[in-house]
Amino acid sequence: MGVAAIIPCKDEADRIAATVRAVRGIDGVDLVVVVDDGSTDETAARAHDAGAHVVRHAENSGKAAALDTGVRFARARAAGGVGSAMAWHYLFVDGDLEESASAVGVLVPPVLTGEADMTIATLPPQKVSGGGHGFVVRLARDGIRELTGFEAAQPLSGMRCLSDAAFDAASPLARGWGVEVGLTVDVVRAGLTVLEVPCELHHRVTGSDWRGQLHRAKQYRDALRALRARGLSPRTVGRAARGS
Ligand SMILES: Nc1nc2c(ncn2[C@@H]2O[C@H](COP(=O)(O)OP(=O)(O)O)[C@@H](O)[C@H]2O)c(=O)[nH]1
Ligand SMILES: [Mg+2]
Repeated sequence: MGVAAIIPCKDEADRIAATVRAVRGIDGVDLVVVVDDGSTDETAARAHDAGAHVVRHAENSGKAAALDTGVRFARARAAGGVGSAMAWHYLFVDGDLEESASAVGVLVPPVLTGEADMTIATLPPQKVSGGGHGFVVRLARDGIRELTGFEAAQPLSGMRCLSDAAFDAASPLARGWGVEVGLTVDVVRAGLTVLEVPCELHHRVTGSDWRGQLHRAKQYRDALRALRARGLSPRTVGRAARGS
């Protein structure tokens, strides 16, 4: 079993090289794939120079599509030669973690040993506190609980390690920013084991400026779409929207 790290990103030129170097240094990681989702900056070149395989989307297609592209790239390489019988475990890592990305290594052993089919990183309080995306977190947590009984401390965390079987259980992935809640719901529903693991990670905290608000609005839209498609009750939607 190999571990393929997949890093979906857009416009992360300032951070991607440090993230790639950190991920390449993680024990057991055999392949590092950066999926550049239509960046307008130097993300792809910096990722390449830092030693990652780089796949580019000519057009921005969203986080789920980028993860899917990364997994397909890894599978094609496994089939094509280097250890052709090799199946992958996938390590999903955001591009904005820089040096702290090395901490996601702790997500791998529970999946390698079979203790878990998917591990999810929980982050410590961040150095700069964000502009409060509490309502998206609440919707995601309440939705996951209603649909599966699983209690997610950080339901939107994107840093995950999962087996090939767990990836298949969640395919096709919920679109865009709905990918994390979709993964958790689908993997638990498939009877597989999900485990949250504390990780010493630091990322760019989304602020409360218009960009931050727009990011949250899209997260909310996509998470809601993913949860509705999986049978979420209107009552939970209403509760999350009211904040009660
Ligand atoms: N594929 C893809 N990834 C994106 C896009 N926008 C941001 N990302 C990446 O998704 C990850 C999480 O985004 P980020 O802005 O850090 O969101 P946050 O961590 O939820 O505040 C980072 O690696 C970003 O580079 C996008 O449009 N498409
Ligand atoms: Mg981030």
